[in-house]
Amino acid sequence: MNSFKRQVGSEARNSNPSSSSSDSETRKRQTFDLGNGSEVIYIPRFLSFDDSWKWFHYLNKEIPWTRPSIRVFGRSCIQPRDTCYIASEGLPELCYSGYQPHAYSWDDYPPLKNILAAVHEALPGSNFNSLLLNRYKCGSDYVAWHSDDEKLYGPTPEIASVSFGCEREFLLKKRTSKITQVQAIRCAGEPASKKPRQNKHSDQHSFMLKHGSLLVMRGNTQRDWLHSVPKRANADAVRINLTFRCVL
Ligand SMILES: O=C(O)CCC(=O)C(=O)O
Ligand SMILES: [Mn+2]
Repeated sequence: MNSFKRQVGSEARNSNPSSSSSDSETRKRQTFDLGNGSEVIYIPRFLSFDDSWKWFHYLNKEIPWTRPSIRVFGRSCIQPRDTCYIASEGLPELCYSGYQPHAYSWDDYPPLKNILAAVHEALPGSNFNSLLLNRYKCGSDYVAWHSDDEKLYGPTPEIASVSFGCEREFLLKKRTSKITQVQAIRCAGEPASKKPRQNKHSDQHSFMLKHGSLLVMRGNTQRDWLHSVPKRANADAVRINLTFRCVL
């Protein structure tokens, strides 16, 4: 588990994350400016294919996955995916949707430290100290629209997300501010010339997160955008996702 190579190429800037890319492009780091200080980086082949399968099998077998009860809109339900939480010692506890996960130690699962080291190497200056793992057993497992804007991550959290196994679609959509909603109601039915101009940035983006890929959300992304991994009837295999975070 200690030896794995990463295939990270040169940097490319993109304005359209939905656009298809050639084989040589999938090796590159792609940076997407979402506007207003929100940025996404995507590296399709961050980890090699074979090493990624080794990680996948290790994580699938060794991680103490649980499927907890959470609260959504005041109602209790079973989280629609398996989860586990790793954190460095002495950090404030994480709590989301009324659920406070037990924090396992990095030392309990040493291979995770290798993946963390690879992420740090790709993102100089970043310092992740916690990790939320998700396992989607099939296409009916999902994560609903949300943003990782918990206070303990500070105002501009950086989230680095590594994916293994079944490719799943990762969606980003812009949060609608109160002002935008009022404008939408006022402008409904008005001629196009009277409607406010769209800015150059799109309000929705989609990424097919590949086996061994890295996706990073930065800047104001958690403040201004929501993300989700929706149900997909044709996703018939297990996907494991690791989201590295920094608790301040
Ligand atoms: O599975 C993914 O790609 C995203 C997971 C996620 O958004 C989260 O754990 O907060
Ligand atoms: Mn999230």
